[in-house]
Amino acid sequence: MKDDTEKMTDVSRRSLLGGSAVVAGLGVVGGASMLPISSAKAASNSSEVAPGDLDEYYGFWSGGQSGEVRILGLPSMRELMRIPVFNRCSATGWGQTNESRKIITENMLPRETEFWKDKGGFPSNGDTHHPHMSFTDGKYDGRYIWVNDKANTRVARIRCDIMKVDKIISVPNAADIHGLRPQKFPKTKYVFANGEHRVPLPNDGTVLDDPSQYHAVFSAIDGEKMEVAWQVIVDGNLDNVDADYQGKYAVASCYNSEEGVTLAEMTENEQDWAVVFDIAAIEAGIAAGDFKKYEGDVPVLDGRKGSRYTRYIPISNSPHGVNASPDGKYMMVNGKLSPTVSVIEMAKVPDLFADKIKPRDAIVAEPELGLGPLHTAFDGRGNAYTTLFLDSQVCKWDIEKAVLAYAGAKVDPIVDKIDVQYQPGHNHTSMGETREADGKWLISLNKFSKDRYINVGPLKPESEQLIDISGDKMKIVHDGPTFAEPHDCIIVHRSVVNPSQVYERSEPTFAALLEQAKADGIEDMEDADTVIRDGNKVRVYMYSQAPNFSLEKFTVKQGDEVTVIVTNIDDVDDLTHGFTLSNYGVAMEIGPQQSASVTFTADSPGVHWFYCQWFCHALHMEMRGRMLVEPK
Ligand code: RUQ
Ligand code: CUA
Repeated sequence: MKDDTEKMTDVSRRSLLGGSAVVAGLGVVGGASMLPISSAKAASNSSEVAPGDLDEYYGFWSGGQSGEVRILGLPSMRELMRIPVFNRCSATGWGQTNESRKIITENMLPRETEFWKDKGGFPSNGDTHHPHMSFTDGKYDGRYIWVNDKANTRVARIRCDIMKVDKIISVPNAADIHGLRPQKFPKTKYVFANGEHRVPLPNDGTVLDDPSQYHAVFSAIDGEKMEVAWQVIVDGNLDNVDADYQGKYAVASCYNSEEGVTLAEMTENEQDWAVVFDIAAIEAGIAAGDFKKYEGDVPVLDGRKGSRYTRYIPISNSPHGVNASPDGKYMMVNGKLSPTVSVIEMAKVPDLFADKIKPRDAIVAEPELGLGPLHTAFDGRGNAYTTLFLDSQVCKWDIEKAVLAYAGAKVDPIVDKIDVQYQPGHNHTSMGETREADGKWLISLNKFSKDRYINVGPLKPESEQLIDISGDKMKIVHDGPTFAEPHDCIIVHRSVVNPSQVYERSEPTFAALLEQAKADGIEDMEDADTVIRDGNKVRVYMYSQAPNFSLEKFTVKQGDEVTVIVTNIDDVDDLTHGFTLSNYGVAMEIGPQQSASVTFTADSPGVHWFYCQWFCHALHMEMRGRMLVEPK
């Protein structure tokens, strides 16, 4: 089904290069939020999205060790956009523009600022694992996506209106943030983040071989303020985490109950555990002053065994993924080294904290599914889908049957198994981590593609497969290669997400720039064609309007610290300009109505061309100017 708004989007896109003013008005009309959902498509569950048609879902993919987040359209599996997060991006200038550098560095810990000061100012790599959207009442609300950086112990927030990062924070005391989930109810307040590795607390270089001084730290980040609200130290290493549907508890998987530091030590015990955190008890503990402070101004509570803030549920050797079922009843803890998934009934958790039941009594099912269960997804019809890493399969199983079988009934919970290529890690269903799990699509993110694609050299792509789960049997309908490493993803109905077409001039991420311009006597950036000299600091203001920069040339002196501020005054959607300064390593994106800036030292004399590197007009190649650097 193709509706009128889709056609309008088509029209504006096609007429864009002509630059017609009429089209500019239409441009802002197109937008996913305004599109009625096609029910015809839903019934057939076809993965085909014909050329010109729009996808029904947004997929937000973590980019693993590439440090980014990607947006896909589903079910077509077309990659729509990449959002630079912890990486440096050549195309957009992320990590180079003053505005992005501020976001990246403003919440670094003092020791990090010190450490990075002669190394470019901040780390330019990251390892994104778990992208998750903000919730209201157990449903996605389309505001934010948070994602972890395991490599440098950070958490970033993406604003879904502009699909750019607006905050990055470093987490003190913890080491290497891995599992990450937002609270689902009533509205995301905390984003839970697991410090995976155990480190001495404080980690000041005085302790190496005394494991009793090593701790893994669980953090609750205030997702609105982007500040660490509190932390809890636990026994064992923290792996994955999920939040319940009541806003009361979080459950994390822990491996290495041995608290070893070598592989042999870490996998010695038959049993590890899941840790349950009682959020109200933790908040009461903070109010009562039952905490210590180490690095940062963060209350750190002791949640080790015997604490009133936590309960430890024994789970077979090295559990991994943790997933709440969409009805809010269960928390699945995936076995990894055990062939089982342990099912915690959340209604039993209050009794667990009241010590009315033993920890293992909170487990109401433990189906044996196959080798290497890592993560579980849901269809909202009572079925769970678990990836089996070693078997290279996805197993579909019936949750209530698993509960009956655990109680002794002679029923087999396994409904279906399907081979995937190969070794799946995460999987995810459409809307599957919300109350609105719709049971249409399942993605299997496979760690190896092996012989699936033509050989591209020693480094192979990974592979992802789209599986139709609308029927009894799972059916693979698409597979494709992916570059480093789509670790995890979420699949969000397009009705939830409503990105802007152009920037607001009041956009906070460049508000400081507009203040500076005012101080420099420029009231309206739309008139900017000014060079301000302030000692050896030079601020060059210009605007861009296809196919021109407002300054065709400017002159600075060798050694000047030059800041170029470009405002894109075009307000047609999809009319991004760029500013690339040749032989200075400078390039940035300037979206419609955006202001962006970059600072460099003009130490190379001569004429340097600057040009627009985002295709914007038939005369895009001509959109350029010169910077003259006069020798000292
Ligand atoms: S964990 S492959 Cu980094 Cu998401 Cu399970
Ligand atoms: Cu402006 Cu290309």
